[in-house]
Amino acid sequence: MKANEVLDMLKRRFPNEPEYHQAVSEVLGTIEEVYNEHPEFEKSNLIERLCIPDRIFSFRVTWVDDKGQVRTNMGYRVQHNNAIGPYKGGIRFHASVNLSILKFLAFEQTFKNSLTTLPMGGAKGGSDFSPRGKSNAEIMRFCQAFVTELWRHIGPDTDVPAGDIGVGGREVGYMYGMYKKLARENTGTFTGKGIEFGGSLIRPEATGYGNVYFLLQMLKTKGIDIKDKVVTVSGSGNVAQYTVEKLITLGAKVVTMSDSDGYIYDPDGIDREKLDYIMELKNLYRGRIREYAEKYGVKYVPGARPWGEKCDIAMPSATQNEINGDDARALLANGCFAVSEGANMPSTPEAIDEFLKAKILYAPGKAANAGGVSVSGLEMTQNAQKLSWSSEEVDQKLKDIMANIHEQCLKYGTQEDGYVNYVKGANVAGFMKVAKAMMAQGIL
Ligand code: NDP
Ligand code: 2IT
Repeated sequence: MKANEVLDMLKRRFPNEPEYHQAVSEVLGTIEEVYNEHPEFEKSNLIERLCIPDRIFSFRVTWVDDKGQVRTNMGYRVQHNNAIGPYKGGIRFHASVNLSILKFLAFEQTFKNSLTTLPMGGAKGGSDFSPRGKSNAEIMRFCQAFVTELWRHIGPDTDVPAGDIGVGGREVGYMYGMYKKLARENTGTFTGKGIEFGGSLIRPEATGYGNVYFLLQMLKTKGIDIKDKVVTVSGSGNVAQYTVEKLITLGAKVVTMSDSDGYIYDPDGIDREKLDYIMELKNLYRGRIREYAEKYGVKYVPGARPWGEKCDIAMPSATQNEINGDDARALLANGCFAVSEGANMPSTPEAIDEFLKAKILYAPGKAANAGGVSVSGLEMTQNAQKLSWSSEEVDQKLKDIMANIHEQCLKYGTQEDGYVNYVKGANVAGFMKVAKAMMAQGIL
């Protein structure tokens, strides 16, 4: 079956899954050349096998809220592909979670994990549970209930979950605690754990730092210095916070952050002290970004995203499809010359087309945000060895991995005119490794 026929087939067999179709379409659109160079792929129906997840678990999660009311949510785990290592990928708790979103994320994760150089397959899980407004006790009861179903499908050498939207250190702790009780083992199944019980230093920072390290690699190809560059960041969660932290230490000026209600614009730039305030606001009090604008007397724009603000560099770090064609055109019109994605699939296909047409530095999430899962891989190694590495060691390995991913993008994505198409580079590099591993292991 040809690549475009596979997409039509997926749309027929799995209708109403637009995010899944979008992610598959982006990858298939860039690998045609290498696919055609390998006629053996077609005979073994490789693309179809690579696009359809190995298996999907779905289950009801029943929990009790603080008023004593019994509530239900749906829980899922999509085990996409384990050709190069155990299934690996985060858990998302958000009201919008459905199978289309988790299938797109698990598909992307497979190629991202392939790029990291570490032996990890791709997976994703989650629930349509919304943590917003829930008490700590409700979060704990929900995490425990979720794991009473999930635990039988995961393990240190089979499937290792971690965090994603709505799941951070607190939630991973509650899930891991319940997992250990049920599985009667202490082998580190889950990454992003607390430092006291097997977590890795630099894991909380890894996605944001890694994205900035990738950006630095891209800027280096053009001889551009990050210092004094104006950066717009979206989101104010884990990825956004550590992206901003690293940018500040490098002397860049971050002028925006956001949450699902709106964004703040601080023309003086978010400094260390203001970032500390945001971290406390978001991680401790679970407040809204609007409160930053009230405290520091800056502009708050409700119900909007920050892409209309003038910047040199944009780093979307909230969610999928948060930059549409109009946003991309606004960024370009304002002189933005680099976009590096902390979130997964934040740019719509139309936005990606605009960036590539304008030939700016554009790094897709599966390359730029791979630092998070990379340090998760390093956490797995430390757990297996029953030891832990210093921050400096982990940070250096993270830098090396991001440089390696950048190198792979250059190798497979450099066009005849010298422009680097990082989308193609990342997709081809990620795809070829998984494809070769699948071919070598027979028809499964
Ligand atoms: P968090 O839950 O810590 O933060 C998410 C942030 O994005 C919050 O500010 C949230 O606002 C905002 N947000 C979430 N959903 C929406 C939405 N539908 N519309 C507008 N804003 C939204 O998640 P992370 O920082 O961990 O994840 C952010 C992105 O990075 C996701 O795309 C995730 O898949 C990706 N990612 C995460 C990695 C990790 O290690 N955590 C690794 C690689 C990628 P609010 O507070 O209002 O909900
Ligand atoms: O999208 C991602 O790469 C993550 N949410 C992190 C996954 C992981 O296993 O650390």
